[in-house]
Amino acid sequence: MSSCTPATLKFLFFLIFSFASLQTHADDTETQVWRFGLEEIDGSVQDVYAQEFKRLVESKSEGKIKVDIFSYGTLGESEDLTALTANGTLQLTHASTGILGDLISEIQVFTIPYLFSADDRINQQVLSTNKVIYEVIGDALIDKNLRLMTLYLEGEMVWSTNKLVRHPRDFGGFKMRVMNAPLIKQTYTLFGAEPIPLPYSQIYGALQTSIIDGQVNPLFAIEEMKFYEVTDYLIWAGQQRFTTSIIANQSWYLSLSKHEKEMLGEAFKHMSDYIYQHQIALNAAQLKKIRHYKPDMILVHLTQRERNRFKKLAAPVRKAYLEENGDKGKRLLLTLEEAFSGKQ
Ligand code: 6CS
Repeated sequence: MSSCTPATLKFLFFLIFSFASLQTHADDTETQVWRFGLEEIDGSVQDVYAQEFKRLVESKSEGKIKVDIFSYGTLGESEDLTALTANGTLQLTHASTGILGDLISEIQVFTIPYLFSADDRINQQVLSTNKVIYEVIGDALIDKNLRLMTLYLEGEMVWSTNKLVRHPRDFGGFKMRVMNAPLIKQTYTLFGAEPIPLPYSQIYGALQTSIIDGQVNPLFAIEEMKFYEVTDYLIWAGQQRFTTSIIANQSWYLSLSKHEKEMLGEAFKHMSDYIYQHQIALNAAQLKKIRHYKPDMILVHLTQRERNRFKKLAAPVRKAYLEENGDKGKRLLLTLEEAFSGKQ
């Protein structure tokens, strides 16, 4: 028999899932299956989120809804998960703003460096409740048959590198792996590095073979993806928080009953505090593990003066966001700047 191409396999998956979906919606008394995609592996922040979400929804629906979780690697990279959600194969997926920003320009607001408050309680509160976010980004997603359900923090982003970087000049000739959003690439160009967008699954090998000199992610990811094994420095430059979204298939969402929509809304509300606490604990625990397994890893916290040099260089990113995203983008950015400053 001739071998199946990945595209054929994907199509077959799609047919099977679509058929299963029709079965689950055929009769109200049958169990509905909600398929939920993850961009991260078992034990990650997204996995813990999905497990608790599953527990909540399945118990609240008294068995009428089953949540099936597809962890990283089972259905492809982040971009594939978004495409599978738009076409209805998945009902829900995680979509990091750093990757979704390549498709939805407005969501890149969360990739602007040094935008967030130093107080993550404020950041998490704004991400989960600010109405302007849900209006502006919600509108942009609807064109793709997607719906913004929630946003949350996964932790401070730390540079893990093979070279000490304290000053923008240290980024000369430095290849930094980044997520694919245009404004993230612009940021690292302005910092003086060469941004290299690569899928998450290729970072380890690219570090090992010196195709890249560093990458940037929260500590839990640096531990669970083993990036620390192939880098020497952990550098805190304070430039970014890792923000993820959960998006849904819009047609599916609209087909839900009022009761199901309310149940979903309550579940996301509950999850905001739950995951906030969890990601703090997980990031701290994973840093401990890294220090235990690699005692000679060098930990560097840039001083405020050093951070300010990077901050100054990144100023054009804000301007580029405003130019690209018109009045709606401006409204969103100004709202967030005010909210993150704690004035709202
Ligand atoms: O760097 C990335 O591509 C990824 N980082 C994390 C922590 N989650 C998913 C994302 O794809």
